[in-house]
Amino acid sequence: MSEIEAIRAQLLADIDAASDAGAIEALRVAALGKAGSITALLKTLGAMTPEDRQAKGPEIHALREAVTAALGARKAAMEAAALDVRLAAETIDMSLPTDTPPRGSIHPVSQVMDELAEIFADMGFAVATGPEIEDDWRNFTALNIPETHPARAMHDTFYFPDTDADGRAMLLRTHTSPVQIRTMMNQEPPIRIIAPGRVYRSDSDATHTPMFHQVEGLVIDRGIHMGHLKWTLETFLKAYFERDDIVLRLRPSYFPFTEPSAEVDVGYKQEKGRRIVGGHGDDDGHAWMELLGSGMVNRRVIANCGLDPDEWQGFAFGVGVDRLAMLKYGMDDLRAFFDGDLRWLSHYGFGALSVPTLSGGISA
Ligand code: 2NM
Repeated sequence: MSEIEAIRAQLLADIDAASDAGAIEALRVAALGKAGSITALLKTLGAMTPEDRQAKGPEIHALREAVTAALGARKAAMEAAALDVRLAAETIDMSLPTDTPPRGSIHPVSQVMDELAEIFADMGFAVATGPEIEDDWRNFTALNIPETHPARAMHDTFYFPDTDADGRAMLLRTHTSPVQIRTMMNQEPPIRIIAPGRVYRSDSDATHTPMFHQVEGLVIDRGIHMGHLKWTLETFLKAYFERDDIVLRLRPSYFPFTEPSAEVDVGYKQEKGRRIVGGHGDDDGHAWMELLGSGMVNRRVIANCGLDPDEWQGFAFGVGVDRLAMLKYGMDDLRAFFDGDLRWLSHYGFGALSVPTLSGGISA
């Protein structure tokens, strides 16, 4: 065996036997490094006669290529084996239950908002949203709420210290009505929307929190009257409370943004020993519970939004989402809604998969 063949046999055997990347690197240095055995062989070419060089050159270069290829192949094989080991170790059986199941639940307010969107979508209403920071024109002026109205007083409204670029006072919206104003100004009638969301009033006790949730509805079309309003609210309340024996009572009221205005009471038969939160009973065991505000949109509001009130009429209503949730799911303290207490949340919260649908049952 020639010297070259001996070196090749030894190196290939060593490479084959190398057990890790460090051993491979050591072999590479020993063969191909500055003082390596193949490097030394290559250096001998310079001193050879041209004949010897022609004979030995290809042999030495072939040796270098063979060893380089063997080193690469062994390294690749090792990396593939290491990856296989890692993949085997990191295998997850997705069918097994986890040790620590995910915690958390859908907040009743979110659940009720989803229920409302589902119910009103079925009646052709879209969901509209808008910013919680508003200007006093959209929150008050456009809605025909005069400067002197108590709702504008500092103790009800959270104002920001600075005005916007147009000199309008900035505030946290006190109702979602500015969303209706934005919709009327940006969209051609007919309009059918609900506007659910957070609203803010400087008020705090067992039944009032400085932030609460409201849903307001707006319909603008030709020839809209209070019959449409009553049917819509009746259909909504029957779907929401999932019972057909709901009766409504519209009581005359006053809001600057509606004319006429009506407060909507829900009638229910009072069961013995069971009182629905906020209900007021009468002698026959019947009770009326005040639930919504509503009315025909004031023609001044319609005109403020750039629409012709002789052509377009509409109705609007507003109701507290938190209150709706309390009535349906039996909570009695509003403040607990926003405490973030895990025991309350896991008791009253909903599973991520209990998505309300009309077909599957609203609160299924
Ligand atoms: C309520 C009660 C009555 C209402 C009015 C409007 C608008 F923008 F169309 F004028 N939006 N919402 C309204 C009417 C809200 O909440 C108790």
